[in-house]
Amino acid sequence: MKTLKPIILSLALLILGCKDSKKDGENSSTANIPVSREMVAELTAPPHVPTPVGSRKAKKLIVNMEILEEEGELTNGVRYNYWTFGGSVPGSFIRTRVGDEVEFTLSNHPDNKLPHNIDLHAVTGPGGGAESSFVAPGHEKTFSFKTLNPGLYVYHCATAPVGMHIANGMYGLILVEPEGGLPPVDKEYYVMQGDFYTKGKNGERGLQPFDMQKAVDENADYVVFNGSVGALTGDNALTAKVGETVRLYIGNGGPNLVSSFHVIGEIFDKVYVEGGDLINENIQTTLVPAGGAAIVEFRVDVPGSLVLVDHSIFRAFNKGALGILKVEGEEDKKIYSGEIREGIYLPEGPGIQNMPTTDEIAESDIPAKSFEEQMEFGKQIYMQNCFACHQSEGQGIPNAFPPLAKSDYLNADVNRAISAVVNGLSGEITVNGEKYNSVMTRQMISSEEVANVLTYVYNSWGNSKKEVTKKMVDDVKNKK
Ligand code: HEC
Ligand SMILES: [Cu+2]
Repeated sequence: MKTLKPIILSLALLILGCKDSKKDGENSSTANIPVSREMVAELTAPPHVPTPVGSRKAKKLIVNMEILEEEGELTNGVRYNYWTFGGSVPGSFIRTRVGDEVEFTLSNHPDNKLPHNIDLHAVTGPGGGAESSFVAPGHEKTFSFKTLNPGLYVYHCATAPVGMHIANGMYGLILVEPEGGLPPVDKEYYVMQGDFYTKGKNGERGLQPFDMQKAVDENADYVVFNGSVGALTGDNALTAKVGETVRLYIGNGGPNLVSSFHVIGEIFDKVYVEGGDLINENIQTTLVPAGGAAIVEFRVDVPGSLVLVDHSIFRAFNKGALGILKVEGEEDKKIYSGEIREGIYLPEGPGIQNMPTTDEIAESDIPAKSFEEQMEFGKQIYMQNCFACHQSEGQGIPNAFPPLAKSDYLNADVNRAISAVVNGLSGEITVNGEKYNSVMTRQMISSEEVANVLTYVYNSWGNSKKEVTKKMVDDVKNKK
């Protein structure tokens, strides 16, 4: 008996000690972290994140968040009435550390039409703060919470109809860093996916109201990163230099769709699975649930454009879930050789694949009223239909897709170019002295759209400035 006592005691201590270092012990221990002084939180619009917490002590952190209902552009020519936390979709990024006492003030701008609130998944408490923060236009509400669990968390509006408030853009991320902060990296970015439902179909211009039925049916017209098509492409692309480590804070606001987040041309060295403590390594695609998050990290080793996508791939190439991380620096042929050999591989035969007949293509478009409009509509069609192969500036991809910029093939014969788009094109062609022998399938767009896109191409990137009309397109179609 005498000898057993100390053993039992130390066993008990061991269990207690274990429990303390485990996650379920976290709440009780982090609840007791003392806060020293007060600090106003830095909030940032995507793709930026506030300064890391580093080694700072837990504080009383003042967060002032303003709700704004404002019209913005969902994609070229498509307007949408966004509801936002802080004027951006996703809303402002909030960066805290474990043990912070967050004093949260939610203001609903007097020009807004509706009441809103906020549910932060980082809050331990009823509705994640939703009940205490319900606020009418022209009013503000303050509540306070202590960050008990480290991790990356979603916040969103939880006012009925909740789905509609989220669908209109009311979501964002709040990061709770562990004691001492996350390990430092060279670049950090904030990327959040969301699905949008509009009365008109994808690409239909004008101010598009929210479509409740499509949302209920989970039939998204747009799936995008950071609130709009192109929010992370072209001039808005993310950037890094060869050799840098990159950390992406990935969120998914939904309201409906789960994201299969992938970066084309990169492997995640580390994934903080679902934004928690579990670290997985060497990952190709990570699942980000609706109302969930993940932190991914990787070192960029070679220059080029890495493509961020939802690997439910039609969402990326047809609905907008596509972003670019542009990496600059020296090539490393050991890691990536570039092309070594090229051959032709046409498993379905050299003929042009037949898809629906021309008659099946809707001719319901509103004709462009001016050259300017033709250019605008044409650009939009280009970005939706041609960009993936011929690239943003018509530069093409060597040995695969011929350039449309300063293309002698294009400029020499307008009917031949029209035919390439409406009938498809295959067999060997020479463009600017380079041979291509591949297949372009016929593009399933209306005559009006062919006219607009070709007018855009002819009047861009050093081409011969022709104007293509619907009649010219119809003539080529009828000749066939
Ligand atoms: C899936 C990839 C793909 C898409 C999408 C695509 N093209 Fe092409 N395009 C090609 C390929 C490949 C060729 C070369 C075909 C060959 O080798 O015979 C080509 C050739 C052309 C040519 C003639 C060659 C030149 O460079 O001038 C034109 C003009 C053209 N495409 C325009 C368009 C337009 C406009 C669109 C959008 C409406 C489009 N293409 C969409 C792959 C594509
Ligand atoms: Cu709301």
